[in-house]
Amino acid sequence: FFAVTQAVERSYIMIKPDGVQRGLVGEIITRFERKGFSLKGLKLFQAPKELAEEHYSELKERPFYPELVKYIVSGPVVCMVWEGPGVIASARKLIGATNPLLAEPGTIRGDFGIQSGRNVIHGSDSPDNGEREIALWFKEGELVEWTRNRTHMLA
Ligand code: RTP
Ligand code: MG
Repeated sequence: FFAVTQAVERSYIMIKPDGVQRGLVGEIITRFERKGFSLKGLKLFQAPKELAEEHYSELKERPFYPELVKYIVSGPVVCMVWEGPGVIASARKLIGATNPLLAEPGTIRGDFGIQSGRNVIHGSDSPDNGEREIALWFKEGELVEWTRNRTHMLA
């Protein structure tokens, strides 16, 4: 028996418009699935500007904020909730550094991106922000309660 010591968390993961346009949806979902995390919510969605602004409100003083908001509403995104032990930090490792040129090969941004302004995917940076973002992007009733059977992962 192996006791998981990491707290079970939820992360808001979003495939940005460039990731959807480039046909990376299946590839990205595969990476989270095979890592062992559980999908609790999933939808294709055209974000309104106000939602993109609220999502990145912590960055509103940054010079790239208007461009960032335009980018996020430039086409449909795939909104996801992934759950599991330590998923917040682990997802950010799977995703890689903000600037895809600095992201390690093997990470999503390292494998598929070139520019920070088109970096394919978003992942929550803390458990609190994860819950804040999930509440922002999903309505009551859109998330599904189910348990992924881990019998074949953990001894
Ligand atoms: P995200 O929130 O999208 O997962 O990205 P992150 O944590 O790695 O980076 P963050 O600092 O939260 O920035 C949010 C997004 O803003 C765009 N950005 N552009 N041009 C720039 O220097 C620049 N810096 C950030 C990126 O799309 C980044 O993911
Ligand atoms: Mg961030």
